[in-house]
Amino acid sequence: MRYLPLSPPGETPLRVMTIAGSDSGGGAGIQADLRTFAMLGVHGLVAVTAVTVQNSVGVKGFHEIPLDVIAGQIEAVASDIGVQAAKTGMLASSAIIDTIADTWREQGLAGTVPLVVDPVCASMHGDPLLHPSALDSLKAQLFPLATLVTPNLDEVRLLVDVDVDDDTSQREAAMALHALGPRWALVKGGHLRSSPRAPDLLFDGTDFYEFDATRIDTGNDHGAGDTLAAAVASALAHGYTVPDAVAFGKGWVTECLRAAYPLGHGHGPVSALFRLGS
Ligand code: PXL
Repeated sequence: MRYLPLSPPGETPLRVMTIAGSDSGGGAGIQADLRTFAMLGVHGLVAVTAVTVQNSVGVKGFHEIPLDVIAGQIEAVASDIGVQAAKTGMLASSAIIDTIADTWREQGLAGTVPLVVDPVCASMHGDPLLHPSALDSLKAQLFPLATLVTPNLDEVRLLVDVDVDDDTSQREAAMALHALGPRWALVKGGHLRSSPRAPDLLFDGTDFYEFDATRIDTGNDHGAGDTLAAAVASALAHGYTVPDAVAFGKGWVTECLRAAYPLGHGHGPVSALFRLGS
């Protein structure tokens, strides 16, 4: 695949921010985002929202970062370093979501900096990463600020109460998500077990775009959603259109899935490390 253009050594690369949780197992969350940013040649900025205690088997618990520290991280880097695109991942609570939305607006980033909202609700083990009471804040506060939202099918069910099991329900879900205010909605088909492939459906309120990718059957897909959203944000920082950025992100996560490795006793992570070559 074609990768993103690299900045010459010594020149400041584009800056992409992740607003997300830490995964002590290093497979998902900010660790996955920063790996993808680095391997795609952009400079990663971070606002940590929560610290999870987890390994390959599950999430044992998490600690939420104080609201002023979350807002402070965004303000500090936006006011000094500058941000060309951002993505959100694990946001844990409705107070954290409200704080991020307020800060995003106060810093003048709304409508100027592309924002990918990956509405992370639970880990792949089913452990909660977002309080159920925070779904309303996610929809009311953050979705209207989003350039793109990227739910998987479990998140679609929680957000818009649509059970996606075929093309028609996938379209219905995309329309319901778009009606919540993001410029674009991507309904990821990765969990659509009836399909031998994994079509994703993108909708901007007018047109549907379908993205097909070969399904990579691996138990080691921890961090796949984070990696996709991080790659899409990186491409948006480069000025890609949303459909081109999604196509790029799909290609990237497919390669990372091919390179996934076992880790611990449970699910291993997708790997961006293949980009280092041998
Ligand atoms: O992959 C979703 C995700 C995002 N962020 C954190 C996570 C996980 C999944 O476990 O732990 C911190």
